[in-house]
Amino acid sequence: MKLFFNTCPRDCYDTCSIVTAVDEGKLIEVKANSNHPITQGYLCPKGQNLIKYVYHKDRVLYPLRRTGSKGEGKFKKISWDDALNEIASRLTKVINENGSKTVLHYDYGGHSGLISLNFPKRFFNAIGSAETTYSICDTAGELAVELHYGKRYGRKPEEMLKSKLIVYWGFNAAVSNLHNFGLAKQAKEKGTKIYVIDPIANETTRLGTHLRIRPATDVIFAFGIAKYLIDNELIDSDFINEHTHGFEDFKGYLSKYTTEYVSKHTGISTQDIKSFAVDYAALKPNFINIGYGLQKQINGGEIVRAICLLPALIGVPRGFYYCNSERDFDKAYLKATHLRPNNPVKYVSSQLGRDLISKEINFLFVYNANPAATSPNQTLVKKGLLHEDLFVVVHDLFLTDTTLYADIVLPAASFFETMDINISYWHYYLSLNQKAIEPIDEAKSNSEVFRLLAKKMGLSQPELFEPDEDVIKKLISTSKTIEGRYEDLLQKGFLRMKQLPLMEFQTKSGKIEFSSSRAQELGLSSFPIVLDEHPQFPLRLISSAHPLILHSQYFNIQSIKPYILVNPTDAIKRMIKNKDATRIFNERGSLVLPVKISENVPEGVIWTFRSPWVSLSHDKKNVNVLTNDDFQRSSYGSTFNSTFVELEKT
Ligand SMILES: Nc1nc2c(c(=O)[nH]1)N[C@H]1C(S)=C(S)[C@@H](COP(=O)(O)OP(=O)(O)OC[C@H]3O[C@@H](n4cnc5c(=O)[nH]c(N)nc54)[C@H](O)[C@@H]3O)O[C@H]1N2
Ligand SMILES: Nc1nc2c(c(=O)[nH]1)N[C@H]1C(S)=C(S)[C@@H](COP(=O)(O)OP(=O)(O)OC[C@H]3O[C@@H](n4cnc5c(=O)[nH]c(N)nc54)[C@H](O)[C@@H]3O)O[C@H]1N2
Ligand code: SF4
Ligand SMILES: [Mo]
Repeated sequence: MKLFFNTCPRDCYDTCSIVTAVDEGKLIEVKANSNHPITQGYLCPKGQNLIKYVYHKDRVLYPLRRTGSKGEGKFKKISWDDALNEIASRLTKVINENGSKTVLHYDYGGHSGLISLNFPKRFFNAIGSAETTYSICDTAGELAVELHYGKRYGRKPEEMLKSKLIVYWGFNAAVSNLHNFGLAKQAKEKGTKIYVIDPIANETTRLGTHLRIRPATDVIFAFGIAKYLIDNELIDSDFINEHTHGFEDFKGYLSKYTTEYVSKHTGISTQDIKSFAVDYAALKPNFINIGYGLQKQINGGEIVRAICLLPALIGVPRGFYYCNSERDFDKAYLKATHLRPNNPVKYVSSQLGRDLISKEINFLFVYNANPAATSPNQTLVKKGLLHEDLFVVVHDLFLTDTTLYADIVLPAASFFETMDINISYWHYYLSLNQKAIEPIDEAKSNSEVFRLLAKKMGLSQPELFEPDEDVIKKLISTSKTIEGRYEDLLQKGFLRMKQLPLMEFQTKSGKIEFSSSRAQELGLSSFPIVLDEHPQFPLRLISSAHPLILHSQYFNIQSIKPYILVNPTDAIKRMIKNKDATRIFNERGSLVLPVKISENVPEGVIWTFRSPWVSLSHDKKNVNVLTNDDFQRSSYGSTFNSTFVELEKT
């Protein structure tokens, strides 16, 4: 038996370190690394299912070619050579006839290893294809923090245990970031106070004091807290004078946000507003975990802007966690951006459907993503994927909803079958993923696919053929913040990375800017603002994470049934009873799901988890037939939670 270090590479905050036992070339045991300071010896339920996932009977293990009509999902097995020849000749034809800007690669974080995520981009850079804005998830919040702080990094997880107060703001850590929740539970046992600001009651809100905010009113709440702190002299004036810019103007800007006004708009009582403000100022050190669900709405970026300014008032530098993904790896080398002959044409991630229908895209290469299940406005996405002039290649481990629209499906290797390194967007440990087993049957890793394809295309730049291990060694040796060398990583399975200084602010003024000069340059308001939504339907639909699946991943190997949560008052109004099959509809489409009547959602809000497999759902749809494909103007950020619907009993 041999032991290997692996890393769960899902698009998940935790980036867990794993120790894998292999016997006669087969995975025997997959366990959390108990030496890893954040993984702390336990995996989430998804991580506990990884052996089942790797050896699942439904894995795609050979290249497939479409035999039926598009979307039908009928394929026949072909050889890798035939598959690559066909892809290369189609690609060459499309580029020669219509230009490389009509080739689009749609990819996201299915495998977030540095190699698996980025090496394929060397190929697309070399051919000069179009790309997406990569804004389906957290970009609105990233820009938000950057506008006021320069870079977006915040506090690291270890500091939770030293905090007197932890706030979760639109962040369901019990489901989406289990080790964060674990740290909060440990902190609470030592006396740390916890607040959770969320319209919905869930396992995270039960850990602390739940402030049940009306959705999308968080800018107003944050401003109310800011004004209360200022008016009651609960601020740190020395810190403000020395390290911030634009305070006096900000103070004036807040004048209308009295506790009464804020309570009226947010639904939080004046007493709760005051108690939160008093605790926030008194219980230091503290920090706010700002969630991603919160910022996937029309107001999302503005909300994160308003929240991230609060710590500056009480003198806690970068007293938040939002996204710690900025690391000093040579990204240009990793993606070989110098190979690009042009500036890429960019398509907004959340508008894939619209773009496939109306824009000139003739070749789509999907890997690390399942947009037919996860993209908003699903009906348009499916329609776009059916486009006659479009050739679609999908590289995946399973016959996902997106593969059903593929002309060619390529079998992907699981992360146990390939080498990689991972960084987290939360904690600061670089983590090794060794090749523990050989690829099963004909499965191939992302980087291998693009090395082979580059060869078939007759490309000759050496960067396109560099072996994974060489890239990894070079990335590590050129990074200045990794505490250790490649050899140490092989020994330990993980290495700590240095965080940038919390007191460094990379803004024009070198200070935290209440009034953002970068926002002004971008034509945005220098202070956060409240943006209006224009709902045509009465109920807001919030969709967030489910503990057993990761977006659409693992849905096919679990048996979970979608449902919607509806508040009793909304149910009575529509004469809907518990378990009734209910049609949920809006201007984009409709979906039938059983109802669970529950006080966990407030009046005016319904909730469901995202994103079940469409092909395994009874009416071949999921929540994304309803979701909003509009984007936030400042950042291209998605707006899933600015979705409004009506319900009726079927
Ligand atoms: N198990 C599991 N874990 C995951 C994922 C998964 O699919 N499954 N996905 C991963 C990825 S890619 C992401 S982006 C993260 C997302 O994980 P989180 O950052 O936790 O985000 P969500 O789960 O989308 O939503 C979190 C909370 O935001 C609340 N919320 C929605 N609108 C508002 C609002 O206007 N105001 C306030 N205050 N709260 C609001 C929702 O009610 C919800 O409880 O999770 C990661 N982790
Ligand atoms: N309704 C609703 N929808 C949402 C959201 C929401 O809040 N509400 N949130 C959005 C967010 S935050 C995100 S991040 C997106 C995520 O959207 P996607 O990135 O599309 O999410 P996944 O379902 O994780 O799809 C990843 C795919 O990659 C495949 N994969 C895994 N490993 C590998 C590999 O090594 N190689 C290759 N080639 N493929 C691999 C998996 O099998 C899976 O099919 O979803 C968005 N969708
Ligand atoms: S999905 Fe997230 S929490 Fe679960 S094992 Fe993977 S990295 Fe860890
Ligand atoms: Mo995400």
